Amino acid sequence: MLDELAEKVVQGDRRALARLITRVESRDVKIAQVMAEIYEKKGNADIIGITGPPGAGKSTMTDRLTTIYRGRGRKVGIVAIDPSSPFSGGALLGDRIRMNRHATDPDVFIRSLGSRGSRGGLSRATREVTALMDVCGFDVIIVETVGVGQTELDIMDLAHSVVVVFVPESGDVVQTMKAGLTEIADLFVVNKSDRPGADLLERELQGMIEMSVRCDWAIPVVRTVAVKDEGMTTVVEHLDAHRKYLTTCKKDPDALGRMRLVQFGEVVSGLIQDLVEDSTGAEGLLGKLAGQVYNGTLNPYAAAQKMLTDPEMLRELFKGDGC
Ligand SMILES: Nc1nc2c(ncn2[C@@H]2O[C@H](COP(=O)(O)OP(=O)(O)OP(=O)(O)O)[C@@H](O)[C@H]2O)c(=O)[nH]1
Ligand SMILES: [Mg+2]
Repeated sequence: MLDELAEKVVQGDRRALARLITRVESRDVKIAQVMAEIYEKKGNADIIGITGPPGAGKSTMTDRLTTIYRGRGRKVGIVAIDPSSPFSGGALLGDRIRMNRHATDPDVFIRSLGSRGSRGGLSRATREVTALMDVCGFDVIIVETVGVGQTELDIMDLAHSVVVVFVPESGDVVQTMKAGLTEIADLFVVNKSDRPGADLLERELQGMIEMSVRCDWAIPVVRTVAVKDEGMTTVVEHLDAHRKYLTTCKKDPDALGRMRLVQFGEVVSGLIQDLVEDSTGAEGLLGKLAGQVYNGTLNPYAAAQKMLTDPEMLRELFKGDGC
C-alpha cells in the first residue's frame, strides 16, 4: 500500500515530489517505508555529478547541460547541494538567476539541499531525492556539489558519471589532490578557458591521468567556456560515452554489490540515528541513558554498547515506528 503522496509522485506529480522531498529533509521516519515501496519503481535515470571548487562555473554548466538535454526531449532534475548552507527548499538565489530560463519549464525540477534537516545525512538525503526524482519521471538528474575531496558527500557513490570542474587557477587544488582526483572523476573540465592558464592546467591533468592506474576508462579532459556555451556539447558527448561504457563494459562486477552494501549500511545507521535522536527526550530507559551521556556520567561508546545489547532498550527504540 503506497503512501498517497508517493502514489502521486509515481504518476509524475511535481507538487507531490516537492512535498515528499520536504519529508526526506525533515527525516520523517516513515520515509524509509515509502522509499522501500517505491524503490522498484525507479526508472533508469542518468545521475550526473558536477563537482569542483567554489565559483568554477558548476551552476552555469548545469544550466547549459539542461538546455542540451531538454533539446533531446529529456526531463531534467537538478539537485544543488550546499553543505555550508542551513537553507533548503527552492534553488539557491544565484542558481535561480543562472537557471532562470528553466524556471517555467515543467520538465525541469530544481531543488537545493542544505545541511539543516538532513542532520548530517546529506548523502542519504541526496540519494533519496535523486531516487524520488527518478520515480517521478526525470531522465537526467544533475547533482551539483561544491568542493573537491573535502566534502562529506562522496559524489562518486551517488552519481553514475562525475564531472570535476576546474578553472585555469585551480593548479593548487590539482597538485594537492593528485591521484585522488582520478578516482573521483570520469570527466575533467577546464572551465573559464577564456582566461590564461587553461593550457597548463590541461597538461597537468593529462599528466595525472597518464600516471593513474585506472585503465578501464580513459578520463577525457575538456576545455569549456560555459558562459559562452563553448564545449558543452563535447561534455555531453563524453557523458553519453561514459554511460554507454558503464552499461556495456560491466566494470567491476563487485562494484555494484559493494555500492548496494554501502547504501544498506547508510540507511540502517541513518534510521537508527533518527530513532535515537527522536527518543532521547523521551521517558523510559533510552531517555535515562541519554541523560547519562548528557551529564557525562556515561561515555558515548559505553552508552551505544549498552543500548544495542539491551533487549528492553531495543524494543523501546523500535516501538511501532513502522520501519
Ligand atoms: N569568464 C568566465 N566566467 C564564467 C564561465 N563560466 C561561469 N562563469 C562565471 O563564473 C561565476 C560563477 O559561476 P557559477 O556557475 O555560479 O559557479 P559555481 O561553481 O556554480 O559556483 P558555486 O555554486 O558558488 O560554487 C559566474 O559569474 C559565471 O558567470 C566561463 O566559462 N568563463
Ligand atoms: Mg553553483
